[in-house]
Amino acid sequence: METPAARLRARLDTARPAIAMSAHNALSAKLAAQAGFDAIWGSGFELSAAHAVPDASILSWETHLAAMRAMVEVQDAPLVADIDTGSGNAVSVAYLVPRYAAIGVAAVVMEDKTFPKDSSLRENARQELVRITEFQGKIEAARIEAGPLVIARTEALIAGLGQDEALRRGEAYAEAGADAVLIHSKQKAPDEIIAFCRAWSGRVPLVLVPTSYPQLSFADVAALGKVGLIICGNHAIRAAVGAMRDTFARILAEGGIGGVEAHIASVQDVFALQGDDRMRAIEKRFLR
Ligand code: SPV
Ligand code: MG
Repeated sequence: METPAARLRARLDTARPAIAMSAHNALSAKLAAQAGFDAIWGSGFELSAAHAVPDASILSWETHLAAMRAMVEVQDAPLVADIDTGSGNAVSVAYLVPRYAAIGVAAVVMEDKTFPKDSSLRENARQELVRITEFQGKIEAARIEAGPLVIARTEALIAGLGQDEALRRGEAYAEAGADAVLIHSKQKAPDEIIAFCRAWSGRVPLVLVPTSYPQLSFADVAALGKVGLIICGNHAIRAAVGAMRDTFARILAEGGIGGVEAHIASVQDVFALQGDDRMRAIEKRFLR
């Protein structure tokens, strides 16, 4: 049977990039797969937000791993797991990645920041990067057993180190065996990302997370011819926050739950998402 990693690799097409949607639990992963996304992004930011804590290595990797397992179990799209810094050095990575392999993730994304990390999107956040050779060792450690694709993420632009350093790091990570390179930027205009993509050798596909420059459409990215995967980084949790806030405020303002009824998912809809059909079939067959 084709592995999840092989399935994702076949979909990393720089002429027609795969699109991943973020998720913070099994339900959001299932909704993303049902909507038709090519892959699920097991986002550290979303999982942290779902626990109402900052995205700064506060949750344990076991919490993240359990969430990823739950996402794999309920839907079929390949899961791209955000393992942040790999929870420490190359030794930590060598022990960590096989655990992700065992639950069937298609790829891990590991970033070149120091542990503990801080969010890339925060203003004035600490953005310290590890040495290039150290991160090459972490990439090699992630690949010691055949398993998920290893997507190496450089935060050189986020850390303000400039285009040359970002390109140097991207090349060095591909050299170390990364299957793809994620280049992240938090500039409001896509200029530095476009410049990076144009300058990129094309040795491995690039991965983008266009949260900060949403005006760059999927078609614009495809036209660059270098990007194999576009990640919608946090749209599940932001949609959920907006929808819950509106519904909660309306219920209190209206003094009852009648007004929101037509605007929220029905209980039947939620039953279906819970896999109620399957349980009923099992009941019918085995409950005596
Ligand atoms: C995440 O979604 O956890 C990411 C993308 O790593 S970002 O938050 O933009 O760093
Ligand atoms: Mg993250």
